[in-house]
Amino acid sequence: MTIVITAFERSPDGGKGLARDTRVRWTLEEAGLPYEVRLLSFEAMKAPAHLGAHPFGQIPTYEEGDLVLFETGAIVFHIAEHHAGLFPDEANARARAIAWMFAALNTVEPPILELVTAKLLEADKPWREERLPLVEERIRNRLRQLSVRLAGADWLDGAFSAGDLMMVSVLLRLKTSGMLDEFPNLAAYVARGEARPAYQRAFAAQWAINADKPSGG
Ligand code: GTB
Repeated sequence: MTIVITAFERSPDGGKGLARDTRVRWTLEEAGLPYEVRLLSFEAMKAPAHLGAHPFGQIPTYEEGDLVLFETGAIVFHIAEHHAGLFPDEANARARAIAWMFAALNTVEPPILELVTAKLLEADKPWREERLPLVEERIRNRLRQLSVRLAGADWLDGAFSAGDLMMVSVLLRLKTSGMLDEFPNLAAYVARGEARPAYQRAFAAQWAINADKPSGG
């Protein structure tokens, strides 16, 4: 059955791999699953045809036969559940890997998204200068806690899992901020994720679409 995902026709990041289709591509590559990509313009993302698949008019979506999914957490979970290599076999270890997926999406990603909002969407607001350090401190707090937990390990809980895939995907958004480098073990953790052949293939696939394209609206 052909798997089809959706992605930006032109990612606003110009191919840095920060749009969320990259984490789905990475998961599919880890699982060794071939997939096709349907590229969408911003207009197409808000049109009824796509809203049927994604109620919020966003990318990515995931289609596999009769199944249509949105939300990267649900998509990565679905793939990991049905294919080897992304969740441990042992029940408790598997539950912990799922907890790390939720931690990435619910605990670590929100302050990082606040930073993006503060820097880009609120750049001209009078409260920006006061708000930015507060948001950065919230992120640092999470990074400090994560850094303590990771300590000298390669991955968050034993072997690489979908929990690491999601956590690395979320932390990648901080690369240009310099904040990751304040925590050398986290910077090395992210670099280990990026060095995985599956990530490299996922990155190259989105780069082939977005490099040298002017960013979309
Ligand atoms: N919670 C959802 C999920 O995890 O699937 C969030 C999906 C989402 O935010 N999709 C974004 C989108 O479709 C693209 S990835 N936005 C268009 C819209 O809402 O109208 C977010 C994203 C966008 C751009 C960059 N960038 O340029 O660096 C990075 C990440």
